[in-house]
Amino acid sequence: MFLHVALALASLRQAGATSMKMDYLRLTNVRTDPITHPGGLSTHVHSFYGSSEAAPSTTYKKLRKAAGNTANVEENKSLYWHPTIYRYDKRRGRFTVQNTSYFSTYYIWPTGETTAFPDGFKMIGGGAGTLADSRPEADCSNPGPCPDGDCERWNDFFPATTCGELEMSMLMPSCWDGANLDSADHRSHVAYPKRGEADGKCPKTHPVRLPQIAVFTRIAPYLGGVHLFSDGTGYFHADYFSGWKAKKLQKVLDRCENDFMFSASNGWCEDHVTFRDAPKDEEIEDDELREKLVPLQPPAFEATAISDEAVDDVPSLPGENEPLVNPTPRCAEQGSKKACKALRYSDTEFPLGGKFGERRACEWTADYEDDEDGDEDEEDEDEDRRLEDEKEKRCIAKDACGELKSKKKCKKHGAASRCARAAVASRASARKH
Ligand SMILES: *[C@@H]1O[C@H](CO)[C@@H](O)[C@H](O)[C@H]1NC(C)=O
Ligand SMILES: CC(=O)N[C@H]1CO[C@H](CO)[C@@H](O)[C@@H]1O
Repeated sequence: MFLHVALALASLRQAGATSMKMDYLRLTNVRTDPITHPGGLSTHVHSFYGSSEAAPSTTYKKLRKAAGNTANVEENKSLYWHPTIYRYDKRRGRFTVQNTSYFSTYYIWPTGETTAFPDGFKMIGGGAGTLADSRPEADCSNPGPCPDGDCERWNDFFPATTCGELEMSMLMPSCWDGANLDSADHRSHVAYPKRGEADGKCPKTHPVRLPQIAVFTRIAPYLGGVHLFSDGTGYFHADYFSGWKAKKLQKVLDRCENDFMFSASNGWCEDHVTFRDAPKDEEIEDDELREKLVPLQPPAFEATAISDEAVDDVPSLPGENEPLVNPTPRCAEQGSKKACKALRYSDTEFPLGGKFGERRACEWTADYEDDEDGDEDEEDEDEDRRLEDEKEKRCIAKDACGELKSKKKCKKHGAASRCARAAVASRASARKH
């Protein structure tokens, strides 16, 4: 491995980019966590994907020997899990599990400069405190109204409206200390690269670049109303237990190159790993993709062997997790531009990254432009009055760069490099993940 790092540093050539998408169905929802609670029940319920070994005492050996795999790539016997998603039914006072339709991981890396997860490697990524790096997103396609006109939210992550599909994503850390397979908090042996980019600089303390795992999970259709994770929050975190043979993954990392340095729906490295749902097809729709995974699934997982507690349609979240009710006021919910602007410089919608990582921004839908040079405080009061009269003009949130109206402003907010990439990524996601 040290040789590998040395070679990477010696290489002056800009490394090629690669993205490899793998798809999974859900194995089970159960209150287990083989990383944090190898001896028993974990603090909250998780949804598992991948190797059919979700028992608390799972080890690397057991993952390698697992009889089944919910994933479409044979060599990948890794196990992934995230807090199960619940909907709160206000009328009945009950929490119901919202089953994910399918799950994907995109491994993204600079080819030839990336080290495979060592055998037995595990980590936790995302969650509160990592928002600027893990970039949690909940992307609502075909949004509809809030159910019964009730737009109550308990957190900033889950929308209150219905969606044809809600696609939720986040990034795992991809810099490693080069020594530890795990750490006491399951996080400090890894770190995020600069700006959360797959090819962003790794900190000196964690110099070894791993493939970045972008986690995508989906609910279709999404019912709208109050949703939350099983830990009571709206913070998306995920756990990863590698089941790869490091040597095999290393070959893929060194040899595959397809020019995608983002979650590309049509990047697979199909000449380097074995897709059980081959041939891969760029035009495939989500439901067809799902259909192809169904016959590959292992027998139903016996979650009751781990715990027979009820996890669905329950009066409180299993593990006694109290819901955290703390939504940030949204621009879209404000009646005036002034109120929107007040939010823009405190808390609004999306993290901007860079030194403004904690700030969030929003934009008006009106075809009204702020002056380019951004002397926002000298806005003309007539404009404000006129806008207040036009109630249909509301501000809406957009992605981290989209809300900034010019490249200049985007740069000013320290998000310049995300602009180009966000544009490419959104073109790719227009083709569907
Ligand atoms: C959700 O999935 C679990 C199995 O993981 C299943 O028992 C349950 O019936 C599903 N719920 C719905 C509403 O489909
Ligand atoms: C868990 C899993 O997917 N196992 C498969 C891994 O690949 C071998 C062949 O390479 C299959 O025989 C296993 O069933």
